[in-house]
Order: sequence, then structure tokens, then C-alpha cells
Amino acid sequence: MADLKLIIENVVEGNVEKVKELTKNAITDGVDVATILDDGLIAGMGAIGEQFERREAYVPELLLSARAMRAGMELLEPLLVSSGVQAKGKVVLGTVKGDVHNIGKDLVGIMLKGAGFDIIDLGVDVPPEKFTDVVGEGGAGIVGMSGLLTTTLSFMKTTIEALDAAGLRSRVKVMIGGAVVTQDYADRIGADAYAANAAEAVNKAKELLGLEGGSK
Ligand code: B1M
Repeated sequence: MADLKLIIENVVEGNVEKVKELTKNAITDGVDVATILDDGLIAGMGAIGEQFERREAYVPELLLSARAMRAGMELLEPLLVSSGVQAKGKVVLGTVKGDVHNIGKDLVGIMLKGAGFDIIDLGVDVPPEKFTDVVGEGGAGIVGMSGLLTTTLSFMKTTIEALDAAGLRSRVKVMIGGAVVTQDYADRIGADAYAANAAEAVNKAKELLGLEGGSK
């Protein structure tokens, strides 16, 4: 437990090398990967987020913490992505237009990959037409959108409308998530699923494609 507390502290401090070292140590000590992620790295981002809300931290500090968290995540990625899993379907993933937050989206991508999905990661600040272009190329079963800003959340709705206008909506399921997204919002904009975290995203994706192990 002491190590996880140190991981939190060093993510908050934005100390990349220390986060790497502590994450490696936790892995070597046999700490469960999900625990390192949830109770160490993500908890650290949560703590700096709270400081940001209280105006005790500012954007540069957030960036340093994000960099430290990503350094830890990179070490966990091979362990989260289990080998030899059969491809379950293709997910086109991106953070919506105007929004550059990528940590949650990347985590969802890693977990989906680990569960056997093919991921086409469009990155951040993805305009609706980019989603429709890629879905138009065929093969995708799910469009996954991440959004962390209230101000740009409406691009999720715009993207669904763009898929509709391009005659592609019936071809794909739409899953959304991110700190400011709710089930209620998903219902209102006509998304097929909402997931609160990366593990739930995997269950919902399976459920959407009618695969075994979905949450229903
Ligand atoms: Co910004 N930011 N940020 N930020 N940032 C938030 C989101 C904020 C809540 C902080 C706050 O005020 N409390 C706030 C948004 C408020 C709002 O709109 N309601 C905010 C703001 C205001 C801003 C700026 C406008 C600040 C400014 O410039 N004044 C600016 C906007 C830039 C832009 O996008 N245009 C900005 C910038 C930044 C940084 C660049 C400095 C940095 C991002 C670095 C990066 O991503 N590379 C940053 C960060 C780090 C945060 C906080 C602190 C942490 C976000 C994070 O990575 N969390 C965040 C505060 C917070 O969330 N508590 C905040 C960890 C991550 C694992 O969680 O992304 O929620 P999350 O993902 C989860 C789930 O939500 C879910 O699964 C993930 C894993 O469990 N999930 C999905 C996510 N996507 C999903 C998709 C799915 C399913 C589930 O299906 C497809």
C-alpha cells in the first residue's frame, strides 16, 4: 500500500522517473496491475485534478502529472494487453473535436486491445467528418468517443448526426465516455452505450457486438 501512496504523490509532483521506478517496483512485487492503475496512477491524476479545481494547481502542473501518469501507463500496457486474444471487432476511437484530453481514451483503447478488439485510434480533437470518413471505409463495429469538457461535449451529438447524415449510423454502434459524460447524456443524444471506466467499456463493447462476456 505504501508504494501506491508514493505513486500517487509522484504523479501529483509530475516526477516521471520516480513514477516509472515505483511502477516497476510494484509490478515486480506482484501488485495487481489493475490496482497499480486504479489506486496509484489514476488516483494520482484524480488528486492533481482536485488541486486544479481548488486552484492550488494550474495547467503546467496538470501537464507534468499527465506525463508522469503516461510513463507509468506505458509500463503497464504490455501487462494489460494479454497476448493471443482473438480479434473481436474493430473500434474507431477518438476524443471529440476541441478536446485534447487523451489519457482516459488511451486507457480505454489499451483495455479494449487487451480484450481482443482491433483499435483504430484517431487521436484527440477529432472532427465529426474524420469519424465518418473512417467508418465509411468499412469494417468498424463500434465508434468510441471520449469527452472531458462540457464545452465540447456537443460534438458527440454532432458526430452521431454526421454518421446519420452519411447513411452510416445503422452500420455501427456508438459508445461514449469521459469525466463529464453520463448515461443520461448518452440516452439524450442517442448513443448506444455509456461506460464510466475502461473496464466497463470492455463489457459494453462486448455487449454491443453481442459477444460473450458483455455486461448483460
Ligand atoms: Co483538463 N480539464 N483542461 N487538462 N483535466 C478536466 C477534464 C477538468 C474536469 C478539470 C477541472 O476543472 N476539475 C476540466 C473540465 C471541466 C468541464 O468542462 N466540466 C478541465 C479543463 C477546464 C481544462 C482546460 C479548459 C483548462 C484550461 O486550459 N484552462 C484545458 C482544455 C484543453 C482542451 O482539451 N482543449 C485542459 C487541459 C488539460 C491538460 C492538457 C493540461 C491535461 C490533459 C493532458 C492529457 O490528456 N494528455 C488535463 C488534465 C490532465 C485534466 C484532469 C486533471 C485529468 C484528466 C485525466 O486524464 N483523468 C481533469 C480533471 C479530472 O478529470 N478529475 C481535467 C484520468 C483519466 C484516466 O480519466 O479521462 O475521465 P478519464 O477517463 C476515464 C473515464 O472517464 C472513462 O474511462 C477512463 C478510465 O477509467 N472514459 C471512457 C474516458 N473516455 C472514455 C470513452 C469510452 C468509455 C469510457 O468509450 C469510448
